[in-house]
Amino acid sequence: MKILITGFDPFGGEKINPAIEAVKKLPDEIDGNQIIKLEVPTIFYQSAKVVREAIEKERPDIVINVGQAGGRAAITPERIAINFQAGSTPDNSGKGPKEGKIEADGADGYFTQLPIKKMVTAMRKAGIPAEISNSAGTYVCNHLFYEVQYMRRHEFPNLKAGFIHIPFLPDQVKNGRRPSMNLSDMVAGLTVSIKAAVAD
Ligand code: PCA
Repeated sequence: MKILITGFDPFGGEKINPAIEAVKKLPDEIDGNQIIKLEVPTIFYQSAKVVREAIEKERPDIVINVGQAGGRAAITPERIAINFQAGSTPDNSGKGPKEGKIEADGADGYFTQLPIKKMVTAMRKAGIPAEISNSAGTYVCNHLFYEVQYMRRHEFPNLKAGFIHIPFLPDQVKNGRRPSMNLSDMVAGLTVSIKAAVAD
């Protein structure tokens, strides 16, 4: 199988984004499956355009988008993408989202095709804190998650797609007041999640 895995670039004043740092460290092959890694800009619509181009070029079987969820203490595969965007933080184009629906004719929500329960079980077995999340928020991460689901629904029906949020890296929380996770645990968590998705 071919797996396209993406990571966002740093945003919101951060110098690093654990998502792209962890994605870059993944091997090029897992259990004989090809891993294609892609950095995406933290920009509404532009992120989806970049991922669409990669899907068209690579025709992956599975797409996994990875983003930072600062404040979370575990790796959290997301259950559902919602057709709504809002937020006061400008994206990396300097603009905030236009509050409202992402796609005027899209469903209110799309459930992921990834086996999120099995992924969480596999991560916990590997000793990595993990739990299912029922909300990817309303910012660029949910936007991209939703747009990939919308593309799948309309153009790529055989695709399996989903989103994984990961915590801050220790360097991002030097005052220690917020949870973080080591890069090696993030990479291990993504690796066993990919294995679980492929085996499903
Ligand atoms: N996290 C943000 C956008 C990019 C990222 O890594 C989010 O959760 O929406």
